[in-house]
Amino acid sequence: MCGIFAYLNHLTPKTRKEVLDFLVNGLKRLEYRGYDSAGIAVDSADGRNVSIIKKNGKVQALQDEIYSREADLAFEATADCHVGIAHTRWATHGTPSERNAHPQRSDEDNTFCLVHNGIITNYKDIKLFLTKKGHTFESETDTEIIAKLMMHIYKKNPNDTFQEIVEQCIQQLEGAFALCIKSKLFPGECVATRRGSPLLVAIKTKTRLATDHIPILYGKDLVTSLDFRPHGGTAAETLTAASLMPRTPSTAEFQPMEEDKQVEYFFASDASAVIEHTNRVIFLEDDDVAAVKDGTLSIHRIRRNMDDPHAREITTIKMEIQQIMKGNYSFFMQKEIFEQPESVVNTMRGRVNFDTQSIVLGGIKEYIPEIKRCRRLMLIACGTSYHSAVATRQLLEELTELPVMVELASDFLDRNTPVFRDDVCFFISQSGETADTLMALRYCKNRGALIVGVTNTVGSSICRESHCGVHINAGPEIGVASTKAYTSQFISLVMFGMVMSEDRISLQQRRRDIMKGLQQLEEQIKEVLKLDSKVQELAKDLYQNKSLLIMGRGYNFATCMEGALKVKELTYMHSEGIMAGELKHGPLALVDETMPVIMIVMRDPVYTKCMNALQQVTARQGQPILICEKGDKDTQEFASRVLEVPHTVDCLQGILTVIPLQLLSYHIAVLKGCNVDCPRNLAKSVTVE
Ligand code: G6Q
Ligand code: GLU
Repeated sequence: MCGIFAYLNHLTPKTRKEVLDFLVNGLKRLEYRGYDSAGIAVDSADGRNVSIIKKNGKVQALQDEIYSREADLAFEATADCHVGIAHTRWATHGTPSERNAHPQRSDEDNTFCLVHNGIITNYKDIKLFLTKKGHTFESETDTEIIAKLMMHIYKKNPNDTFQEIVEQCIQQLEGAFALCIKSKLFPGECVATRRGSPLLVAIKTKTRLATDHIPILYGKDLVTSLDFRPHGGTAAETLTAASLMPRTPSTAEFQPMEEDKQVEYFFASDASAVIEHTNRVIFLEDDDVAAVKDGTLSIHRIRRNMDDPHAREITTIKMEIQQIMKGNYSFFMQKEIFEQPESVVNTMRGRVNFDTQSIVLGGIKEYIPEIKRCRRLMLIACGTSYHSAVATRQLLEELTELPVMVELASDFLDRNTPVFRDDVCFFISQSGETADTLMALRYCKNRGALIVGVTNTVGSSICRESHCGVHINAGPEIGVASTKAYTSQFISLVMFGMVMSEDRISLQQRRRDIMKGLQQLEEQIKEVLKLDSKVQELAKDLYQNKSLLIMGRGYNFATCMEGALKVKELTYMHSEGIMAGELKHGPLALVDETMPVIMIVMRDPVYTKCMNALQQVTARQGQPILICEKGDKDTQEFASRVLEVPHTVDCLQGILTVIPLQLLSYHIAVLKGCNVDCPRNLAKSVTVE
């Protein structure tokens, strides 16, 4: 997915250099989300036109280009009112290139310029229609049709407002979008809208905000309809001008305090890009159209259903700027691995009471009776988040005594899996925006299931579309490879299991053991992190290998899959998580003295079976590297190298055993010169299916 950032200053004098720096720095905060090219659109130096600057590659390349044009961009000129939009792209339609980079435009005069996150699924029909109307296209993107459609609608309705043009345009779009639009026809105005991709508006004023919400303006259904389906080879147009219900002005709009009209607005894909400027944020909902005109922000929706919301809240976000900075670590991922003693505590903070041995999850508390009556639990996610579900499935079956299905969101949808009203479906997602997971959520919601979101991002789509949920409170995770979110998701699901079993007499001792394990986690994770230099030495022996097998079973099978995923996505080396019980059914053929194998053997119910697998490997001249319990000498005689982790209750072992694998993948990536925080081909949140 991409990063969207826009900045509007109203009666707030800023030099053009300040504006340009705001835009570029905003993109840099979002670069982790997905990037192959970047661009900006600002007023031209003469104020009458719009300048677009785009570059393939990293945001730094764009910044260098901007600074190379200091003269014609008139850096020192000052503007009281200005709109700038900016974008980092993760291509879905059209190769990464300057011409496919955003902003995309309506025509050579840059009349409408916009940045887009998402996919327009009906863009070909619209492109054919617009081509028939004489529009010519310069990019391969789906995005470009949006700008040209706006131009088309404007020409048909020259008296419509900017916001009305945008409303009519998005009515014709199918698929997902977050958009920020600027137009030379509407200087000082910016319109932003979303459907299926995240977008927020942040407000900065010198005076205290007079309100903590913005009522929503409603207009009736638009009567605009563009028929894009070709009739007999030619697209027929039945455009009829929309006449919107007159707006009720002012009361439904945000206006800065009378005595101080100075205001600045920021539009962004997520809060990390705005937090250094302001903490007052409005998370837009699908089909909201946010428009700023003459310094006034209004939020519009096209149609009125009885259950439509009446307002959008201005949220005060708590994220601190240093939380999104690397600190004294070399990479965000490294920082986030070492943050885990703190992040696991934050996940439990305010929820787990070790004195009273009780757990309260405020976000799902009122739904627990309903969940206890359900027929089954379904845990649905992608990638690392899916692994956190695999890691806790056995415990949830034990503590809830319910059937627990664990599903990859993409496969779950492919199968049209039967879902019923008495199902409870958990959607686990760090970003809360993963398209596959979000689509699966809507699939289940439409079938009447109870939806529980487990996310790490306040205001995310999954968070807002769930009936209830648990925020994992891991703090911002910037590194594309998920680490602390995994362990926090793991613990959040364990806490859910504990809540579900609090009145089970037969499980009280088990629960006490788990509570003790949770209480020890912070110190035990710190102890495991002390293995860092030993893991770094191990990485030196492994980084030139072509493949790495990771074996385990029971509570540590998920650890093997997660470890293998980390190795793949960070080091581009092949790696495979293997269920140790399956070894003799095929994978054992891979084992010889040259194949590196990591085996997880912990003192738990499957210890003996893991020992058998260990011996099968050594019998084939394998040289297993062991992750085992501290002091376990029985296993170590079979190992070429040993990484010892402290003992904990079996169901929490996966929190500790995954950390050496996180460290190993990090060190191998560094040794191979890979981009640790932004691995090739990957994005932090995959908002396209
Ligand atoms: C793992 C990656 C990736 C991620 C999935 C799901 O290191 O970050 O596998 O876990 O793309 O992302 P969400 O958790 O944001 O839904
Ligand atoms: N689909 C658009 C494109 O390929 C936007 C992709 C993105 O979200 O960055 O340009």
